[in-house]
Amino acid sequence: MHSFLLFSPEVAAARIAGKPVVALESTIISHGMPYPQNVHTAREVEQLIRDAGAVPATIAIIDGKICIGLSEAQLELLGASPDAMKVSRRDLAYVLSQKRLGATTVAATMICAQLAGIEVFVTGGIGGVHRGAETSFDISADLQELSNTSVAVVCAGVKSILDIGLTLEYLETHGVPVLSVGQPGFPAFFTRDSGFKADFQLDTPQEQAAFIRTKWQLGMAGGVVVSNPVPAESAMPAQEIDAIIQQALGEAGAQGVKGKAVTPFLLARIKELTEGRSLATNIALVKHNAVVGARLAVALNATPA
Ligand code: PSU
Ligand code: MN
Repeated sequence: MHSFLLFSPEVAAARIAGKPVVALESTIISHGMPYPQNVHTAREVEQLIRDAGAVPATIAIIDGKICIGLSEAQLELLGASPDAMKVSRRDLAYVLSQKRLGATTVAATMICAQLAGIEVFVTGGIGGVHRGAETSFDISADLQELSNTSVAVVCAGVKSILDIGLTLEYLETHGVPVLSVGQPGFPAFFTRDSGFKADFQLDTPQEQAAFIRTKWQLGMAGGVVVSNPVPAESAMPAQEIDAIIQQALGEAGAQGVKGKAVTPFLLARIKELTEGRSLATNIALVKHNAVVGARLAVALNATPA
């Protein structure tokens, strides 16, 4: 086992018992939601995963270790520390070797989950190809990671802060399958429909697990996107959220926000401009993903590698 990994007692026991484990990212805690709702949601999401028969492993970088499973105090530390670094693939060695506090993105969480032998990872939304990427070159490292690292990522699609069509094209080019659950369409995070189709609709955890196992048994390393739409009663009106996203994008451009700051800036502005209503949607969809992800982890655990 990798010397950088530090398992919580709960996750260590799950590994010995052969129980299914679900990874959770921490950038959603540090940069995706405000305090204290972030910590509260993280706890609730963990409990939903336990209730569905799996063990949650929230991942973060603390004191030079990749922590797989966090204590209450560690969750609180991440949620309440404004200086927690957003850690993607390129940042991981820096944060570990400098013993900084780091919150892992989708890309970094996938890397850590694979090191820890965890096959399923639940989040809210993944990064993607930003609008205007033809001049900015801003394409999230999450997409490269999905093409290389063998972890299934349960999400509610991508926000329309991104170019959803180009994000799906990029995933296709890199051979990353995009599954959908319960509908043929690829969801757009706040809303159930992006106007684009997922590649394959697979509604049951058993079908999803069989698909994922088959991919990996063929020797095709890399991730699978399992896109799960926000529950209808928690979705936002499409016109309202589109207008707000346009405004947030305009402000980011006018203020010259660049690089890794772009996504957190847009997430925070959307929350402010919706007066917190987007936060309620965000929390509802993450919880829904937790249940779908836990069921998938149980099914994959029962599907021989
Ligand atoms: N999209 C969301 N919520 C998030 C993120 C993206 O709807 O919290 C976070 C995730 O951690 C994701 C990261 O991996 O932002 C992508 O950042 P970037 O675009 O800088 O790669
Ligand atoms: Mn970027």
